[in-house]
Amino acid sequence: MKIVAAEVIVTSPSRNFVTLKITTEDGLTGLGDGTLNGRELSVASYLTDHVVPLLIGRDAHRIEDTWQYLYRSAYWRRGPVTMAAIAAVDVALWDIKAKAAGMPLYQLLGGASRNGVMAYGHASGRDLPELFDSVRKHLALGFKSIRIQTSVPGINAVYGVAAQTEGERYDYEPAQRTPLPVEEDWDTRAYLRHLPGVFEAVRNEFGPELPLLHDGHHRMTPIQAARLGKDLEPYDLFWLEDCTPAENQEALRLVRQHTTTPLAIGEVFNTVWDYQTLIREQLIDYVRSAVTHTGGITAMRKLLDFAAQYQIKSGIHGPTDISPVGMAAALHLDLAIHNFGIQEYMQHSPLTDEVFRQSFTFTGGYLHPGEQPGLGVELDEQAAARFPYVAAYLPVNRLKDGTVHDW
Ligand code: GCO
Ligand code: MG
Repeated sequence: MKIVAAEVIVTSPSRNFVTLKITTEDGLTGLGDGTLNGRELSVASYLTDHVVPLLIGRDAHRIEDTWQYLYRSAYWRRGPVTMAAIAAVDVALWDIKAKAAGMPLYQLLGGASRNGVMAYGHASGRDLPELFDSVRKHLALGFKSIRIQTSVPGINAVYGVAAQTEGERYDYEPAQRTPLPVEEDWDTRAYLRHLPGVFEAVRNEFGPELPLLHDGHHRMTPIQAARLGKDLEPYDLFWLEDCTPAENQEALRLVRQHTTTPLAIGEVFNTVWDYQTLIREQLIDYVRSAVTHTGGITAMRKLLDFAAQYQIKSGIHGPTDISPVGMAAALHLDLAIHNFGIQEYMQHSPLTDEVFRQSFTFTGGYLHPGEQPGLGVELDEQAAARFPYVAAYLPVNRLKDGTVHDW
């Protein structure tokens, strides 16, 4: 089944997406997501200039071989641009293989291990009443697990908190369409003082059963993260995410010594190598990588199988900067693997849904990828062409004295 065409489509229906469309000689098409928020055009160029010429004439069925060919022939290994480009090819080929088989992709991955995929939604608020409203809205939508992000007194803008001005939700898309990154402020001591009280209030209002999550977004040192994990123990979090910039894997030993709050890490990682110490020493509980940034289904499956040996579960990254194609790939994998934990689900905008027609369902807090052959996502190319690329940047944080800090 020869590949006869491969095309990169960049579209911006409320935010930017990079999609690879591969066509075979018998007319089958597959879609792969290569979106890298704030650096989209680098993946588009990597694909168009360096990968597409290698795909023409290859057998679309040879997924593992194509993965190894792209990874090893580049010589320069790993990194988000390379791994997002390889992911786009990998997912498109899985889409084609499943369409050729006439089955939804999860069937080729071993079939369903569960009836649905538990999803968590994002609640946020500048104060407690606003936060409680947001939690209630998510409960009304059916969410059974909820991430809690909140403003901190003395800090003007905090990642993950909806600005709620003119209907625009800040946490819906942290990349702003501005010529330069927006600069925000940060104070870790103020954050550490404030957050436990917020979780106490949420538990008092919503009871002990609701699984609650929180994202520290790489902003703490190991000892600060250890303290936060300990302070949050009474509120029984489902997980504390990205408590430190975890490329320093050994740092997690210190955090682990001090707290039993479950830890999730990895949305900025792109290979299994980034997890070697974290998984072997059981320093985390959930793998947060995105299928889109980690080399696709082929590589994610291996990473999650490695994690399974250590009772570590999946928590696949699913923000709105992963396209519906990347999200569908995650859902098929979530349904098939044994060590599924939870799936992030932020919900794309109506414009995005107009361009990417999806067949997944969200019922009673559970996602399901649907029964369409392949991934179950179609790209409306005419609609996509109406939304050209718009430059957007993720923010930058500065401390009071002006020092740049993780946001
Ligand atoms: C999450 C993430 C995202 C990232 C975003 C950056 O947990 O969903 O932290 O919100 O900030 O993917 O592009
Ligand atoms: Mg995160």
